[in-house]
Amino acid sequence: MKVKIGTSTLELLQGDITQQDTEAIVNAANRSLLGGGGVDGAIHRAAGPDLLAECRTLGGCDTGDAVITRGYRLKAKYVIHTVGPVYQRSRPGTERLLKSAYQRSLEVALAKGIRSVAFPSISTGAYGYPLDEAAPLALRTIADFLRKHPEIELVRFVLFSPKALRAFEEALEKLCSSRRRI
Ligand code: AR6
Repeated sequence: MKVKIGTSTLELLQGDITQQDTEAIVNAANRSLLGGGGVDGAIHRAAGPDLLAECRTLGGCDTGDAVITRGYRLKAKYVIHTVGPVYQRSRPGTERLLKSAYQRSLEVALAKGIRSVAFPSISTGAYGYPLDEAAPLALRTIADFLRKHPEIELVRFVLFSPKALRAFEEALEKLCSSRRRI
């Protein structure tokens, strides 16, 4: 599924983020930036050990913030590492931090002049954020950002499972029908 947000494209597909040829891919990391399971483990395996070596020099990353490294053996030139929140029901801070993880990732991309970015669904694996809450928030945040910053030409969500793809497709359909001009 693909929609236009102003002049930019927002795309959803099922797949493996380590295989993407966007200029940057986003990693759902933890505050240490020293690797982990899930998408973080897959990105480190695909990029090779130089990625961990660069991450060690960064001194970690706060929840809701993002930092950038090179992509090493990946097709993507850069990896933007962001840290989403661990899900806590009914905590407004949790929503704010997930939104911030997406926004800060795009701000870091913008500062480097990056025009295409692939995202995984941040916080919806080990960190337990329900897909039906995370997907609308993620898409709204990205759409608002793209409307203000057409310099980013493509944002692609790479969803690992059919279930995640479905949740994002449903949320994007709702978002599009709730706005005359998305
Ligand atoms: N490509 C795209 N998406 C993937 C891939 C992949 N190769 N592999 C998994 N996913 P998670 P979190 C999906 O747990 O919830 C790590 O250990 C997965 O299905 O990777 O933000 C970090 O070091 C899920 O929908 O990230 C942290 O400690 C989504 O990516 C912690 O997990 C996110 O799941 C971060 O937890």
